[in-house]
Amino acid sequence: MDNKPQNEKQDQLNYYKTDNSDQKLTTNQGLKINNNQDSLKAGERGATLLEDFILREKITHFDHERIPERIVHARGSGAHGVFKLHKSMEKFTRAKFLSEAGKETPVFVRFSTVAGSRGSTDLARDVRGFAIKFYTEEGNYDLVGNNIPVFFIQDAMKFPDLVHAVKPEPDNEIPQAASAHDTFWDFISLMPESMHMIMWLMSDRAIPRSYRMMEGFGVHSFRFINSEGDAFFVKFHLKPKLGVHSVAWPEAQKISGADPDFHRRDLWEAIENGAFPEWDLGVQIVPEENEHDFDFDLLDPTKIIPEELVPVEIFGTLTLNRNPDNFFAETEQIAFHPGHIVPGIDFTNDPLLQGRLFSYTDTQLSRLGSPNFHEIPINRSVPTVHNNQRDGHMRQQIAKGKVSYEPNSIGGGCPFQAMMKDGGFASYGEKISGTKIRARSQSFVDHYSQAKLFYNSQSEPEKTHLQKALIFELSKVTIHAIRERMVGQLNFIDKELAQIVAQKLGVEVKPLSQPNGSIPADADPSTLQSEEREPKIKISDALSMKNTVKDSIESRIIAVLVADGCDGKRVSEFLDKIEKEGGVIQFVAPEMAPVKADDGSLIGPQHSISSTMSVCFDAVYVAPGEASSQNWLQPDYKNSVIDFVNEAYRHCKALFFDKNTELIYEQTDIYKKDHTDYAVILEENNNGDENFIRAVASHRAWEFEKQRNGLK
Ligand code: HDD
Repeated sequence: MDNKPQNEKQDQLNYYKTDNSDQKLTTNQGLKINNNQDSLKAGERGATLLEDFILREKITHFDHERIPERIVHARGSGAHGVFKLHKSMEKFTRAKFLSEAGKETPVFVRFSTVAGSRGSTDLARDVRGFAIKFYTEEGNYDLVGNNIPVFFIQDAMKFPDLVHAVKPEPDNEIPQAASAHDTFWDFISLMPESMHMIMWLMSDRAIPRSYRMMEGFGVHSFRFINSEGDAFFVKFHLKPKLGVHSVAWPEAQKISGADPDFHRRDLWEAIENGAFPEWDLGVQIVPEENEHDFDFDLLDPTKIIPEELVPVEIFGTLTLNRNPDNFFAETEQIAFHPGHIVPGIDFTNDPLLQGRLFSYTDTQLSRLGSPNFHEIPINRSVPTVHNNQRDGHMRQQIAKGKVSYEPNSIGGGCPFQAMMKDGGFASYGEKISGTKIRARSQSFVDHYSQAKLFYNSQSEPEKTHLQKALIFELSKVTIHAIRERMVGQLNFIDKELAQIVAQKLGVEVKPLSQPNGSIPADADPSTLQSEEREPKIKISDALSMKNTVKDSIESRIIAVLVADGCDGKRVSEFLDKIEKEGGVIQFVAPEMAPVKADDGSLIGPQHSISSTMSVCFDAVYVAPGEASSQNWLQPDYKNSVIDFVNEAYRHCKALFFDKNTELIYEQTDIYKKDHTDYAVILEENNNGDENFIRAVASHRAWEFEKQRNGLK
């Protein structure tokens, strides 16, 4: 057992862990191997013998090491942690892990991108998966959500179409780790129900700074049911304690080259450094009888419930505190399913959710290869499993006795069905009556008002980024008619947005005669077409990242540029201040050789200026020192250091220079721009460091982007 956090799930996992320290090499049969270098041959230069069972075993195992990657969400990273309930929710649900304040439940969380394959870059513009497995005392509960609260489509029937359209195009498998160009936008421009999601996807939410700085959403309305049988619609929200923050798109593209594992590394390192990521978990609650109080349908997964209408009730904290020991065994083999629920939580008739309830078990069968995937250690529930299911590939459980059926008398009737009072699950007795119908509900036909609400709620810099994202993505579309149709869709959301995008794409804004491209041939189109509609609420503050938490530098990474002759005392004072506030310093030097400060102290750099880029950092601190400035401006390093600073400036990061490093400052774009913003700290005065720290805490000075980049 190690000294990392332990709990009942870890106790279970510990049983399966192996440690090779001080052990002899063996075959899979436990036979000790005395030569792992050579195969068995017929003579010194002879052919390898078929008899060589050691070689055969090793190669055969190797040949079968890969399993199919997830059809979506293939690229991901995960971590163990704990969910702590602060406030009992028993008034609303009988789920035990939500009933007793103070209770802790082990969790495993997996974050992912959607479109890219397993080895693709983390910084793709994409939705991020946010899947949580709660190992509760009543069995596994999975909350399989995203970092965006709505979805592209309203019915699972369209999911394979969506995924086929978004994944690399099938003839040449281009592009990787991005939404496909022609096929995706062809589909989207014919699917007005996706417009709300598209606004989120084109916003900076789709390029997070870190998994630790994303919100999480259950997306669908689920149900809570209390012990009296009262039901409530609920929407799950996870709010990161560090706030919601993103990078800029030009930066994301560079990070993809400089460090494709940017998010994976960030999560891993934060946990290793003890900066445990945390989220508040809460729900919006709507009593069953208020189901129809809204101008949208609670069952429609393309809609949010604005927080102005129903506030989020926070009840606990999710903390990730332990990295996996083995990526494949844990992060890759974990199998999530929105259908893994516990008493007190149930589904609704959201047609997207209903389809998901089929898909996830089905996919595990092909991905993990057997109906016994629940026996893989990471998937095992904490309560032991007792049922009459038997056999299948790779069965691990050794079920004793003759009985594998029910009812039985030979086994004394065991295992017994559980009464509800003993924790038995019973589906919510929702009253249903209706005519079988393959159609969309009229209550789902409003595709633009919440897209408008989202766009209207963005700050100016956020709107600019969203416009640029649309221009970037649609510029890749080669078919004129698709660009034109997309602009036609945008026109239903915001006229100015449509104009700006159209102008850059070289198309005209033309009214769409038929917004819904794919309505069934025998449907009356007028009943299915969404009209432009104004949202009842004009602006929702929760939708803008401008209003997020900006008060901490915890786990933010500051590049400190050091060269021989830098001010050793100032550097060590700065280091102390940053450490005290939980920030992380990484030294960047001209080369990887240790830097000698003016007081004789040696500083071991983590990076050389040629092995990193400033896009990998949150802020840049040019260590004081006149001699070090001179060294940075030697011909070998000058261009690199100026580029490093300029790039950080372009991306609105905090920068620090003192009077001795003005030599460098004067060569940068900042000097030329005669800047006025608070995130460029120029003078070394009594509180230069403090001003810098505050600027880092406020993340990016997006409001100065125009001034910094000369943008119009
Ligand atoms: Fe899904 C994986 C989230 C709609 C079918 N989905 C998957 C994962 C997340 C989501 C986070 C990765 C889980 C992991 O880390 O292993 N999916 C969503 C959300 C949706 C959604 C928030 C809409 C609200 N998904 C959706 C639909 C279907 C699927 C409508 C099919 C009808 N999703 C799958 C899948 C995956 C999956 C094919 C691939 C790998 C897996 O399940 O385990 O079954």
